[in-house]
Amino acid sequence: QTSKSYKCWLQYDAVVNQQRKEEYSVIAKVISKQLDSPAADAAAAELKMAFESMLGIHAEVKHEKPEAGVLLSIAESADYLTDEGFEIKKEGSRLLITGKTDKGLLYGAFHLLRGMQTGEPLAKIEGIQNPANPLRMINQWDNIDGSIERGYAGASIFYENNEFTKDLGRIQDYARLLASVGINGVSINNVNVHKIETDMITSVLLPDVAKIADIFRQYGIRLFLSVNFASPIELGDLKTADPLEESVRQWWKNKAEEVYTYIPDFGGFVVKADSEHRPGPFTYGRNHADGSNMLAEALAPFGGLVIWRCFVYNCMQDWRDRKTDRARAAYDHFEPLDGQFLDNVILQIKNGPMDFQVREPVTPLFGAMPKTNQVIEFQVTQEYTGQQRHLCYLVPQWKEVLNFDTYAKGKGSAVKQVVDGSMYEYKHSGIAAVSNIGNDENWTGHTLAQANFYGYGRLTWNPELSSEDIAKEWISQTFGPDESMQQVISHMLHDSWPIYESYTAPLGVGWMVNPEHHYGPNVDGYEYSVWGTYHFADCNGIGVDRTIESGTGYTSQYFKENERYYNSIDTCPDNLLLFFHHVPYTHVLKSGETVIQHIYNTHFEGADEAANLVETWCSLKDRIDPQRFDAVLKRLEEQAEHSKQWRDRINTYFYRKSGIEDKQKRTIY
Ligand code: GCW
Repeated sequence: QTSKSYKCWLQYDAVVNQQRKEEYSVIAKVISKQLDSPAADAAAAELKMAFESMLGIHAEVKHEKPEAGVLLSIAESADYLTDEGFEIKKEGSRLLITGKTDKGLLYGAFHLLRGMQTGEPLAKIEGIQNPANPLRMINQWDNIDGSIERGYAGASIFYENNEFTKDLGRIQDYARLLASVGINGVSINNVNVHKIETDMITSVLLPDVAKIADIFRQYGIRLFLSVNFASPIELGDLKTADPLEESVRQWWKNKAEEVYTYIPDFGGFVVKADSEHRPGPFTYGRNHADGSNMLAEALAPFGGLVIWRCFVYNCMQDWRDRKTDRARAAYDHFEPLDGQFLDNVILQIKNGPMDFQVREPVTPLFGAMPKTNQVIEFQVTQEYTGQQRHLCYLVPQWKEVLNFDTYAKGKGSAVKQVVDGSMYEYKHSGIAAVSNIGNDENWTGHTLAQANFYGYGRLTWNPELSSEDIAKEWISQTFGPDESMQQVISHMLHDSWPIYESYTAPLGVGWMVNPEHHYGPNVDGYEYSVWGTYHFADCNGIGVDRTIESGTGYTSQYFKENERYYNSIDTCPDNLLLFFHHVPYTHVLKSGETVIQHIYNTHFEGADEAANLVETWCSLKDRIDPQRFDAVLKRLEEQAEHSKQWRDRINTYFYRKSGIEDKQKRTIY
């Protein structure tokens, strides 16, 4: 497939600027590659393909050094490069791309192509780059039946009908997209490991898994598998999965050895244990250090990692119990274990303490475990942020989280310094996220949701990139050089999270969605449920009291500065007020409005702004190819319509609860 929507940001359109075309053409005639390795070959192949379509030049790929051309070479002793870093340098008519390993060459090649696609002169493409985060990971929540948990872009590209796909070409294209933004790890099956998938670590499915690993290896990406903690039982070998039982430990050691015979550079296991009815160490009265260390010991001889998720909470809560607070759970379970984990265990922690809501504070666990490797988990797939039917550009949200000051080591202790491993010199660390792709023609359902995929990868490589720069890069590669068009789309992207928040999640309240599928408004959808997800709205007020004095004490999990900031109603920011405090509807916000009036205002405004997105997009008709223009238009129209549902359901609910009229007397039902 070669449609524009399929190609995403790797369009490789013909260069129209004559000056640039001449400059690029000088270096594009020959690609010299001084080594043979899967990643070096992939780098050369990508350059060859791109030069052909951007410049009409059929470059030769050679071993020897040419007078003019791109030179891919390895400099093992380059101490200014990390294993994945690269340098790009012009020397006369040659452009040198140097890496310490072949992965650097691949990233260098994609960097060159990004620069060319965005029309940069070669002088601006030159330079040295090293990735900020060692682990830059994508988690697929794909099931072998072809479905994707929380997937909004079609079915799996990996599986269909309980088998691995035969369409390996699409997986290779996925690997190209991932590598082009610097992703170096992928787990290919859902963290909820069902029956058939449990066999992915046996000889039944390992040959298929190995084929996928071969593809990803070419693109510098290590393959990981999600495993079932109860595998020794599920696979019929043992009667227990107790991590302190010798037979179980030996079982996993044998298992690791077996996996590595198929995939010598296997990344390791991703584990969801004791979470939402998945098995785990709690069954045996053991803790999460016991559980993860057992797997870590098995993988250690082969250099494998255990990525252990901290999404552990009571999902059978009684809504009448006001003392248990789900937001506390990850910290309460894991912080006391600091120092007990082996050094190839990494804790994977969701960005917020609840679950990928539109607005949440940052988890207090970041920075609180100096002796334990940590990885942050984001959700690119838009489970609670519009399911790729509404526009919601998430890069600004992720940046807010990464820049959040934990105060772990005093002022200036940002989350990004925890996860890049610099704050505590972790052995392993980085960023992971749940993928938003499926087998839809455009990969992401909403074409503009490709920006989240792109932006996520770019941020893992360099969290200092601004959200605007990322958007600009993405738009210009995806839609071309028309600058006024670029500005329009960038504005749409940057307005989109605030717009979505304004009609769905006022002042830090979450969960006002339909149960199970999580699409569309339902204020009490999760209010009397077992999930620990409440807003406590009554006729007087709304919000969750998480203060130390009168609430759940969640605020005390933060370092002092943040504890004070959130615990006091005077300093707590408006956008998280109802996450931390229960207040009357008449409470006056820092903005000067009352809570109830704020709810009304933002819902009316949000729906209006959603309608404006349609008009704004229409202003680009004829400047975007019809296929992508129409596809986006359709989604935006659905969003505009659906945002009115949100507006009216939420406004009506709170009007009926509070009995307080809208000052502006707009229609509430
Ligand atoms: O938010 C919840 C999702 C589940 C998901 C779980 C998790 C994979 O609704 O679908 O399960 O989070 O992160 O484990």
